[in-house]
Amino acid sequence: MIQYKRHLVTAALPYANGPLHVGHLCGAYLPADVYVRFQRLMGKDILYICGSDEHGAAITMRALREGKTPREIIDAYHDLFKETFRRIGISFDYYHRTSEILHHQTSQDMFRELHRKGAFVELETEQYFDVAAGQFLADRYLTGTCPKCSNPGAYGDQCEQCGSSLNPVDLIEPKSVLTGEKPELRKTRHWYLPLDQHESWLKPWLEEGTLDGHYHHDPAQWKNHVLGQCRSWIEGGLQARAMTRDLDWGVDVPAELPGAEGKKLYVWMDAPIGYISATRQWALEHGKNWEDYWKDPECELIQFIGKDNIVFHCIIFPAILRAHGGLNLPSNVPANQFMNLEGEKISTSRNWAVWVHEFMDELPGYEDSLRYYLIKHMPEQKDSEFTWKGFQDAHNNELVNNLSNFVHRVLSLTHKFYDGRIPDFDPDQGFEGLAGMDLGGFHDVELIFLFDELQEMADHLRSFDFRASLAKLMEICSFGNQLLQLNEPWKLQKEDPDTVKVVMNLCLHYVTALSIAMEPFLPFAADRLRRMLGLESLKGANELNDALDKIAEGEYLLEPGHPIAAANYLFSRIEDDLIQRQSDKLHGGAAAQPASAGQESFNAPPLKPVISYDDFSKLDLRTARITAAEKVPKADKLLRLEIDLGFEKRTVVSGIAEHYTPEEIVGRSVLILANLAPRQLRGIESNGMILMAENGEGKLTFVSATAETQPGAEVK
Ligand code: B3M
Ligand code: ZN
Repeated sequence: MIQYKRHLVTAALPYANGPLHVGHLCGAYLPADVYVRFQRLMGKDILYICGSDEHGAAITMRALREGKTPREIIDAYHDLFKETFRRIGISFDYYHRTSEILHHQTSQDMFRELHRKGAFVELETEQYFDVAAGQFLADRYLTGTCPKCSNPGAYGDQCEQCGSSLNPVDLIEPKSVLTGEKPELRKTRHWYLPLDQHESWLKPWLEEGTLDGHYHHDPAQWKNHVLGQCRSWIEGGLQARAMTRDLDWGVDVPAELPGAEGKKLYVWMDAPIGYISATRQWALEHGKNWEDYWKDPECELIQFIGKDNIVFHCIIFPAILRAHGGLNLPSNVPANQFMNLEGEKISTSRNWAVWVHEFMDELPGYEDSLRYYLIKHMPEQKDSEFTWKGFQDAHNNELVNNLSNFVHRVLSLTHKFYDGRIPDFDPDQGFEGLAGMDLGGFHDVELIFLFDELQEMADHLRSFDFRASLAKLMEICSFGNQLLQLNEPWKLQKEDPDTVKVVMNLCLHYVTALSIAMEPFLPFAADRLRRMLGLESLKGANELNDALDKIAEGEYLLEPGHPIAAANYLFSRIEDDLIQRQSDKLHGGAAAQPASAGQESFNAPPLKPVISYDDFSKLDLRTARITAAEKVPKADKLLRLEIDLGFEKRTVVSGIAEHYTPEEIVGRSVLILANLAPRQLRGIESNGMILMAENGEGKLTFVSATAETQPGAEVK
């Protein structure tokens, strides 16, 4: 084991040629983000970088298809990526792009150095040339049948069906993507990296984790499927691989090299160097030295990728780094497998995907729920599956019923019993022991459980077992709920307030620990919870480590007397209609189409006469939450609702009984007209009106408040 001083975490640079889907997110960016957020909370010096991959045929092909320039394509997607990552809480320290000059210079410098060291061999070979288009057909410009799995749609560089990395000349019946013609072979000269010459060090490095006979990393920490792919590559015999291409989009081969004209760096040479240029750019802007992250052996390099990138990160890029010399190799490449969607492979061309930016547009406030679900089903060892129903269930059953419920119960009881202040109590006082726990005092047993759970969660995170770590987090919530259920402080308070103080302190400690421990997974909700607890937002500065120390030392995480803020729900239920719409959209169903049949026949009622702003400002519109609902006896249409406005509760009678059952709507966020004069309906005083929208068939639906707004917020 090496005690590293610093850690550099990278996530694969996404090709700027199409939006990000959930498969991308849970392949590399999300696991890396969870890992980095966790390590920051443990006080580690850790840097998380990424950037857009803006070269290669992936970009030029897209430009060609859309009749745009490559520059237009990369600018659009680079901006979209940055924004998408920000909105879903991916906390890069730097997000760079490979079209930047610094990246071109860095790649060219590397190329020069490899050239100077004699790391390349120059070879003249025959390559496919499209006569009609007048150009060589590198990589994706060529399709044909995969020699390994017979997929008829394999590309010149890779088969997406079996994941094999290919050489263009390996393809059976190659065809030009530009013209559909059968290309002819022509001579061209390129610089090759003789991977076969690297086998002698690559093998012990991968198999034993040694480099030049010294310990480098623990191969037992690497995933089996990652090592398996590397092994089969090496066993298949490593070959020289061209590091340049005949293309007009990319990083120029340094002009001083004879024969450089018209040649660009192979995208898989320049893209991984993007990790270095991103680090350099970050260092420049933050007064740091990039070499501390790439040349100092006390800095650890961890590279998160998807399984289709394994050979590039475990064989080719290491060979480039090693040929250059003096640069760190990764200590781990925790690649994930793929996530499928509702039983089929995610496919961009068939639009069979859940696009991350669309998810956030259409389900605002559910970013953490998506993170939660994707971590829960992360394809860590084998392919996994996204289903909309599964997403809804995970959210409702785990985030709402378990986490949110626990937090809300604890905080609202704190308000009820102690006026919103952490109760004082003597942790060392002897007491009979709490129901559901072994006998013992506050610190002897109960907090040790919390400590152990957090340590186990941390261990799972350190070994990239994200699913298991998330399960640990949720165990803490389950246990907290159980503690409340078994001790029933709401009943016990009258006869034994001292024991209730112990129970409540314990639960408040759980909630406080959760507000830190959940941050890697659920950063937005963690922040909401910190505010409810009257605590500062986390800065990623050793807070989890501090909390663990405090628990171990028997110190309070929350001082007695500390005031908490209003108790709110961290999450609200996701209703069926929301999920149905997404599912319909995926299947190209009616509800998703802007001008679907149902909507075309909808005659919107005419607009009402114009009113002044003053008229509008008389309406007091608020967000609120339905906390209870029941049928009004002998009234088919009416439901009696208990509404929580945050600062007060009230009863509203609503004419929606034909559209919703009481069970369906408890927990829902709604908008209400709060200053409507009270009315008597069937002997019940109704205070306010829930806002509803009516569709063409007369069905009423809620006008939802997003999960992000707190009850009582003014709508204006
Ligand atoms: N852009 C491939 C991909 O997005 C590629 C990764 C580069 S990492 C240096 O799957
Ligand atoms: Zn194949």
